[in-house]
Amino acid sequence: MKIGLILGDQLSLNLPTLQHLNKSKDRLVMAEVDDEATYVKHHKQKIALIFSAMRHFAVDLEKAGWQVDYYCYGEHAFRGFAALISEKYADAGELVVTRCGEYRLQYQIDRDWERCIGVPVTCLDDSRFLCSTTFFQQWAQGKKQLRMEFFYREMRRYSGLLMEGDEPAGGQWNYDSNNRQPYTGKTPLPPVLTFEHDDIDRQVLALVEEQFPSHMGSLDSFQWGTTREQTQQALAHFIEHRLPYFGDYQDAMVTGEDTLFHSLLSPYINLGLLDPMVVCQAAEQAYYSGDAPLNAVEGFIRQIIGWREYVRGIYWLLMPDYANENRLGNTRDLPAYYWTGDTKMHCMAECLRNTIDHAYAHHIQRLMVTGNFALLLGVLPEAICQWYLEVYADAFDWVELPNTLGMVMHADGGYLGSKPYAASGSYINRMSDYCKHCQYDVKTASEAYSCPFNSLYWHFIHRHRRQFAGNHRMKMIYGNLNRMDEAKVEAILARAQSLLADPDAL
Ligand code: FAD
Ligand code: DLZ
Ligand code: SF4
Repeated sequence: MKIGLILGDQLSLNLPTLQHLNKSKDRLVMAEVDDEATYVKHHKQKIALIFSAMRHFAVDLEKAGWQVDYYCYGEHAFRGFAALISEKYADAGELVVTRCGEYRLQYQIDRDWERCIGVPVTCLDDSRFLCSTTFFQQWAQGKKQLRMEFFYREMRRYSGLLMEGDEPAGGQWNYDSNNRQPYTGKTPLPPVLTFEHDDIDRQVLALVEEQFPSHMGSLDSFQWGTTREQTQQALAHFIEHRLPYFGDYQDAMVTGEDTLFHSLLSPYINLGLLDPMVVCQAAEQAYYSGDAPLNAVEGFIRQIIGWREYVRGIYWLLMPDYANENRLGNTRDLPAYYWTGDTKMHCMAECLRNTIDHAYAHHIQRLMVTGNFALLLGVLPEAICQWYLEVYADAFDWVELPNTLGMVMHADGGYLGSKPYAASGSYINRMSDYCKHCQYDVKTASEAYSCPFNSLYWHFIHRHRRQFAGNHRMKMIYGNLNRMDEAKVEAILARAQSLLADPDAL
């Protein structure tokens, strides 16, 4: 008998492990284990989503004729998979597992498992991505600079998505320049999709509340879909109600509106419940049937076959050294309000509230608010990466790390952006209504009541002059700094210094 271990983010019926095994002879193993549930202090909703989705998936597998041994959290004494398998399956002929998403666990499998467990281990490549790690390595080889845009075009050609012969639909590869509108309220907001909890959900929610009381978040507002059917409903809901305006308002932020026109599909895609190509094909179909405009559909598909595949490629190309990068030499810890949301900065309070209440924030909230602030403060990349890995329902190291360490913190020297995304409060003011509700003044940088993003932005630009003054995309910024009155620069820097002395007070 062979056994197949199915991990919490491998909930796909087309998983290579399943294709490799024989349902009439072999057994599948799924386990809720401490090592995975506590390697960081995951948000309660993240654990609940994963456990409930795993339990529902086990039922689907059984319905499909598989024999599944499912180990519920708290009902067994094994900390991790290796201990469980060596105790329970020492007589198995082979252990089959699809390569996992995180370097941490894959490293343990490669290094220890055969020796510890005493069973031959077969690791299969994960075929649920468009781009294999080998293809990405070949694509990256010999290139001085890796550009997501060129990788994305390869993926468009390879997948055929939005292609008309050899040409991109509409004649352009990228319609991002149409996608930067603030939300003014003219377009009605989409309806919110809710799911009823079943017995499995209820059991898991109670378990998580009891076993992980000190983790972030509350389960009262748990609204994630946990079955394959529910995630398909979520996809259909997005295509009908949100996709048509996804592009226009992709970068917008509004007080009290936590999702706007975003899809909320990332946890389902990352867990394997939704196939990324199926998601993209549904969006493409909406364009060809006239239900969504090209700027929206192209923008959405680019996030999935472009950014998502690109960050995975970067992760496996550069790990394990990548995780230790800190090219800006940052040392600070994160202020306590990243866990409580208790700050006078309205933009931060809003994004943190969304995070705490829903284990969700959309991309611009992560990149340009909570991430930007950590960059401007000079937070240690390891600290902010760990935070992002803990707090979002969609967070797995392979996707979180390049986004945080690379895109937000510019700690890798620029694989994900040729210049840092550092921005002052003006960006947030342009793309949201946050500043209107804030105690701080977004128009000034040197006063006691000035927007902290403004003062810290100029401090960041000033303190990293050596790294960035020669960057042609930052010429204008350094030109502005050079032209600024010396006394004004001194006043801004003094204000920034006072903020840096006690960032927790903000
Ligand atoms: P939508 O805005 O509806 O986008 C559609 C889909 O595109 C997403 O569901 C996702 O699958 C994909 N996508 C969009 N942007 C990215 C991106 N930059 N990288 C990878 N996929 C992308 N995404 C994660 O899935 N897991 C993470 O742990 C994660 N950590 C992040 C950390 C930081 C600091 C930042 C700036 C971004 C991070 N992202 C992460 C990317 C992005 O913010 C989320 O994918 C997105 O907000 C999920 O919400 P959504 O499904 O509503 O996305
Ligand atoms: C994230 C997570 C959590 C919280 N718990 C489990 C678990 O108990 N069992 C499991 O199989 N997977 C879990 N996961 C997802 C894993 O961390 C993830 O599959 C691996 O790290 C590989 O990416
Ligand atoms: Fe955020 Fe500054 Fe605007 Fe306040 S004024 S909401 S701190 S950007």
